[in-house]
Amino acid sequence: MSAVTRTIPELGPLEIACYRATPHGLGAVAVVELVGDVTPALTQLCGTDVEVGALRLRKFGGIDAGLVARLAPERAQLMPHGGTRIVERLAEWLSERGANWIDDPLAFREGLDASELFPEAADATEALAMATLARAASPLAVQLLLAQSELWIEHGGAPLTAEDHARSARLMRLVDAPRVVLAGAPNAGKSTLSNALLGREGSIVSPEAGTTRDAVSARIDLAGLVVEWFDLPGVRATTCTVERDAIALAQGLLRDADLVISLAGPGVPWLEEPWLDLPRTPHVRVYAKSDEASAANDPLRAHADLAVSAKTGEGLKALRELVREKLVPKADRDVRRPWVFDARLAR
Ligand SMILES: Nc1nc2c(ncn2[C@@H]2O[C@H](COP(=O)(O)OP(=O)(O)OP(=O)(O)O)[C@@H](O)[C@H]2O)c(=O)[nH]1
Ligand SMILES: [Mg+2]
Repeated sequence: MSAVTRTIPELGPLEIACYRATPHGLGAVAVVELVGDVTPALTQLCGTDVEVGALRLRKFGGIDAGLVARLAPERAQLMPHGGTRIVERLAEWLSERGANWIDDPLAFREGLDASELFPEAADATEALAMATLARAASPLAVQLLLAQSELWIEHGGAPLTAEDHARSARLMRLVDAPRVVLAGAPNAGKSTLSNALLGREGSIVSPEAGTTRDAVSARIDLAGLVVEWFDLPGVRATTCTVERDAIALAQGLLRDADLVISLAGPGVPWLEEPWLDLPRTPHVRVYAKSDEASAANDPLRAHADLAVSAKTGEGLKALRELVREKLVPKADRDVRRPWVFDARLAR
């Protein structure tokens, strides 16, 4: 195909739609798709156009440098580094110049077929899979979504079972991050454990009971499954209004959670059930601070699914895997049946 060289006024508004085509969050490289009148956008952003079929290293304004793949006259991919802020700045740069930045390519699809958005897709299922991939929270979603076109073909037009739908709903947790709530009495070690899983200081930890007053949340990657993790305030009888409000918030979070983890530890008992008037049994019971000397013969430990230490790291890998297994079991990911990841695929 010949190179596209068009002279377009530099200052006209960019007539393109663009969106992030790789999952949100940190990654080595992000892909930003440009669809529409691509030449003026590339010319303004990179200083020169990129010919159709070419892959070039370019600077993206003063923002970053990376590869540009020119897939078609009306279509290009920018591949900056994957930091969230870099993509945000690219989005700002493009939006300021009139480009239509789309936060959710699926919503964009309302008036547009997924196949138009992803012309390289082999069929409509693959186009939908690519649109879903663009907003999927978990790395584990990637392989599974890319296998769907083949699985749907293999399946033919056979009716889907109730189990297919139930499994599909569980697999959607790879796309929309499920909510995991960590609950436990004051000082159980909730914030320290959350920080250890997060790998950074996400919440404040102190030996004083009642340190965490509000629920603190963060996205945590648990062995390929990204979850929205809530570190709840430890609950205790209090007259403090602020703390009472925090407890009310905690109740709501517990009610809506996809998974509840209860934490106990040396000298810190399990919460009574139902806790906070909530008729909810925790899905996972974890015994914290297993490194402490008094942990060894603690009878509380016998009621736990596993013991962990945020200090030494003991049990953290097992905890990540257990939570992942409870939310998106391996059996669901391995089965060679189609996944209804978009309502349009249901029949
Ligand atoms: N030895 C040991 N100490 C821990 C561990 N995890 C937490 N601690 C200590 O236990 C105390 C309470 O920890 P936090 O993480 O603040 O407890 P919390 O459950 O968040 O407490 P609240 O927010 O008050 O409900 C702190 O002094 C921590 O250093 C652990 O794995 N081992
Ligand atoms: Mg805390």
